[in-house]
Amino acid sequence: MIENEFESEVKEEIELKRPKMYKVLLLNDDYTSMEFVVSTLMNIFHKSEEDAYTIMLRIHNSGSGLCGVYTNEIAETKVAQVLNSAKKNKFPLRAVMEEE
Ligand code: TYC
Repeated sequence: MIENEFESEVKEEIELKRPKMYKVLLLNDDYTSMEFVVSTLMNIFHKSEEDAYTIMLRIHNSGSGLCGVYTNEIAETKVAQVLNSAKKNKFPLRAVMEEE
């Protein structure tokens, strides 16, 4: 049907303009210091000290926590930055990304 074809073309155009978004989460572990996680949240995810502390505690208590939502490339970069910084500082901190 003409109307439906038109609608689906319009829908396709709208979907092309909205990229998939990805959550970046930090995972808890027993060895990374709380201070390092707070610094990571401030430096890489641009959180205030207060927000960073709240998010760190949530991760510590529940296993993981949302740090931000980004396009694929930015999310991949954030994950890589966390892993590089953790490795450099000899902490096993892990970050993962999940499609929203
Ligand atoms: N559980 C860690 C500790 O007790 C702190 C921590 C919090 C580690 C968040 C990782 O993503 C993390 N030192």
